Amino acid sequence: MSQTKETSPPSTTREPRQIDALIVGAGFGGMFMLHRLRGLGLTCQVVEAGTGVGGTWYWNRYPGARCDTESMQYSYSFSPELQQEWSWTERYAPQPEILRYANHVADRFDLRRDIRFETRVVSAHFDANANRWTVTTDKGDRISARYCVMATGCLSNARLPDIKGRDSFQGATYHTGHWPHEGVDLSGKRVGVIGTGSSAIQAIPVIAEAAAHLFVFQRTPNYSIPARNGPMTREYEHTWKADYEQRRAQARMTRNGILANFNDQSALEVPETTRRRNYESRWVTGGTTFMASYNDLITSKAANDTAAEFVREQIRALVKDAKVAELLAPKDYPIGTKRICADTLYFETYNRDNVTLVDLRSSPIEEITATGIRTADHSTDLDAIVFATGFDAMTGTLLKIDIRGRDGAKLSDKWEAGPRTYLGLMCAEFPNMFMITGPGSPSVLSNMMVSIEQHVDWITDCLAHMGSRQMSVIEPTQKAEDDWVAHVNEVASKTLYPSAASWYMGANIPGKPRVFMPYIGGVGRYRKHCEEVAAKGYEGFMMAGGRSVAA
Ligand code: N01
Repeated sequence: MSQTKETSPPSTTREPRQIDALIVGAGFGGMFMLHRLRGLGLTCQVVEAGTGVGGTWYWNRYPGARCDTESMQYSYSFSPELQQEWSWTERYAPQPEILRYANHVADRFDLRRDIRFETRVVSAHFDANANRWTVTTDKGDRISARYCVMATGCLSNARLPDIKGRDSFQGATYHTGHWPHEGVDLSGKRVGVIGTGSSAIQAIPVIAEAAAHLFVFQRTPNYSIPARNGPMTREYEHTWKADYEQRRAQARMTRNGILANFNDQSALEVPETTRRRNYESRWVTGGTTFMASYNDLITSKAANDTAAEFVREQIRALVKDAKVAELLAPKDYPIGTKRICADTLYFETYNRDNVTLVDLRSSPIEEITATGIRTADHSTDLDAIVFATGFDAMTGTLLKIDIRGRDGAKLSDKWEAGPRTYLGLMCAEFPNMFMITGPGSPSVLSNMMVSIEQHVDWITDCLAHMGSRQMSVIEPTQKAEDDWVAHVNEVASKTLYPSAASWYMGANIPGKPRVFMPYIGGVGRYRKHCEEVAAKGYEGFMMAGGRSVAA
């Protein structure tokens, strides 16, 4: 189905290289997209900023980094051979193992020959006369592609907070999302960690083992469930592999793409003793699927309170110093409305003599100095500062690229008041530009592997459909986009999510619009909807075959 005869790849010549599809990012989304589009016979180029594949697992190498979705579920399902052959060593795979897996996939499917590493896309402009995207990179490449697929990841734009004096610190500084590849030796050092999100909660227990003293600078405490990680048993692996196709199919239709023993009962319809037994049993089993204890934890404040209070009780039991325990127990937002965490001995770490919790609520950071961090009432001397301060999530990476659609429309203008998409897959005015796990899709609320595969398959089917009908341009209608945005907001407004100042809401970035960005309607429901859209001839999309698309 190749529509473009590929030209040789000069990088700085005036004539751009002509290909069918340009894919931005070689994480799990970009790699699978490349594999699928090659299967359609398209000429493809992936552009990747890192020196290797793996996306988020390439960049996030901080101590303790691991996936908090179970290994047997956090992997590709598209190749029965791959999923049977690969063996995970732990219940939750550590980052180096996930990166090995990504590299294995790249080798197994011969992906590297179409990936340009150490190169960043800086602009993507749509030419409505040719119906092609012209993409430029920081290496001077100009590439002309019929389709542009943004596989840029949801959490790929690491964020350093604007703290006064940030760059004056004379010791070492690190961001969890940009951890040095050669590793960092923090042994014997006085280390400050700023932040207590998922990354910090994984890193803190490991850093505490090495550091002379660890100071944790906490603004908002987080709910965390013990991961109960451990070695993968051959029996457990076997039960999954013996039934993989069916389990994968079931997971695709769940609320968040994970088989999780979801209890479809209200927390309020069972007696307190039953509820407690359920929470206790899930606490012992471990993992973020604790939120699957009842069906209304994310919609009813009263139901949510029962789970939140249970977790607070566990924190109080785990942390010996009652004052510290109280500081670590979240109270001002519902459990699950900021990303729930899974940990290994996180709360217990605060019982160590070499760990100090610094409460920024009572004494905010005033300045980073040459020698450490000064809060309103204390100065702490440090040898190293670890910023575990998160990401400009979901939109940050896309908006760093100068993306212009029809008539020069800028994506940054279109999304000024928050992201607007149809299905999280495409935007009106931006023909032939697809997003993998874009805002408006379940994305970060789901098992990313499941959502990535669903988007890649949908895009592939869509391009195959277009190819078979001599169509070469696709764009959502404004109405379809408006209706979808309204639906995404309506569904979110029926949950407790908007009540928390989370990165889901853009609340971690000063000035970012407060809009709930992912789609909370559920992975299964969303998948069905996307399938129906396709079955109805790509309802809500305009397609054209010629050189221009009708508005
Ligand atoms: O980032 P975060 P993350 N002064 O934004 C604090 C995924 N993930 O990298 O809450 C002081 O969650 C901030 O405080 P507050 C997962 O989806 C997955 O930890 O804004 N503190 C917060 O505590 C996750 O949700 C895995 O008050 C400041 C922290 O920094 C997402 O990545 C593992 C501050 C940032 O937390 C992001 O997690 C790890 C300031 N100026 C991550 N600015 C898996 O296992 C920010 N903070 C799959």
